[in-house]
Amino acid sequence: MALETLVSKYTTNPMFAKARLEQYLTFLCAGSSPSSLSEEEVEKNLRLMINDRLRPWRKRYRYLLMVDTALILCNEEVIKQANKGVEAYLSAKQFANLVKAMKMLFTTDQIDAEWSYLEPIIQQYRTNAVHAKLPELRILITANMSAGKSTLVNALIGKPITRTSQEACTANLNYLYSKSFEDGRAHTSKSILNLNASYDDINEAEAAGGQHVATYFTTMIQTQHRLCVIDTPGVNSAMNPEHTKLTRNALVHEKYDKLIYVLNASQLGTDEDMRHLRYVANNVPKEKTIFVLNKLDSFKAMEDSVVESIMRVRKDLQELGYHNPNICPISAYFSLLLKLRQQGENLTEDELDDYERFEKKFAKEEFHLSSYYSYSNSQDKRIDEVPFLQNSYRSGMLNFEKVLYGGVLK
Ligand SMILES: Nc1nc2c(ncn2[C@@H]2O[C@H](COP(=O)(O)OP(=O)(O)OP(=O)(O)O)[C@@H](O)[C@H]2O)c(=O)[nH]1
Ligand SMILES: [Mg+2]
Repeated sequence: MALETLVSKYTTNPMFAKARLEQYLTFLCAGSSPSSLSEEEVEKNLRLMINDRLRPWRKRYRYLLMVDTALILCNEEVIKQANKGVEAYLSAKQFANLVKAMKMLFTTDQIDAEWSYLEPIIQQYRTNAVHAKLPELRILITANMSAGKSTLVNALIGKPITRTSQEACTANLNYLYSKSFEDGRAHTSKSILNLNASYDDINEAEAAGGQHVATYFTTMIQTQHRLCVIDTPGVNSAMNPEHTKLTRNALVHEKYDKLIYVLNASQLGTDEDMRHLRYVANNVPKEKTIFVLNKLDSFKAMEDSVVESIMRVRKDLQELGYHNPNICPISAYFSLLLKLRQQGENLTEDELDDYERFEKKFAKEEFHLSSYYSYSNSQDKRIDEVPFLQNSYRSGMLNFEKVLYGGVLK
């Protein structure tokens, strides 16, 4: 209640604050709100909460309360105002101490032993503050139907956030934002902000008209950006003219730094694909576009050739005016399975079968997909030593992340 009183009074972002308070209610009070109290009662309880003279050990609450308030307010100036707001409840010395503790939010100094119980939440605040100041990198993904866009997005994130299926699936634009650390939660914002979204909630909201989701991205590369990945509906003008219109509109009007164009390696050069490629070539600056050659796990060693497919795509793209196209071979599906396993997620029986099959298949040199990128990995000794990195090198994801994020291994 004290938190609710303080946050509501000082927040400059009421929608976010309300959703955060609901989260706290769920955690602290099993969802029941004390809002039926009168204003006087609230004031009395607030005073008790902040300064309970009878039980001195409770003074920790005061600090915890103010750091929680800070986490919700997320703004240095506003946090300072809220601190000032509790001055009247405290002695000069108590207030000076509180100010001293709260200053730790805004520095990188080591936290004194006396405040060690505040450390985890102060670190949360600091991590969020650093993240919020990073420049944003916006990545739009486009392709024909079922090329594997959503699977690729999930593989970048490291968990199944957007819907994937063999039938036309993504029906709206989905904005996926990276959070500063893994807290095991996905947040969605449609008309209301849901900070505890389940995968079902996400899917429902997506089906109902696209949405914004915030979640932690598990990357192998140190990114120097906040990320926003935009998943779009697959283009097929005959089957889904609405989807095509929506995606073309996004290609022209959406704000993005990089475009990923996903090609299905097992179905190259279809009329539909050539039509969409031509549209992209004519409407998107060429240097923004990265081509992904996906589903290479379906190649058979004796019948198909990764090298030949890359050469064929290069030739098609050169004819469209891309002089030196950036072509990234990958298996989005294997990459996703790898990250899931790495994080200790349980794979289904089918996924486990696929995983084991891929692990064997990608051991062959032809399937070391990262070796087709123009990056040297000779500095990264760990790739040969850590099985997850070695497999991610083979699935293509490791060097694909380098292409996208431009950093070094974590
Ligand atoms: N074998 C294999 N299958 C893949 C890969 N990537 C995606 N798929 C499968 O291809 C099908 C379509 O994948 P999605 O990720 O839904 O494709 P999409 O491009 O988002 O589809 P739309 O949104 O409908 O256009 C699903 O059954 C995926 O499991 C891959 O790398 N390898
Ligand atoms: Mg999709």
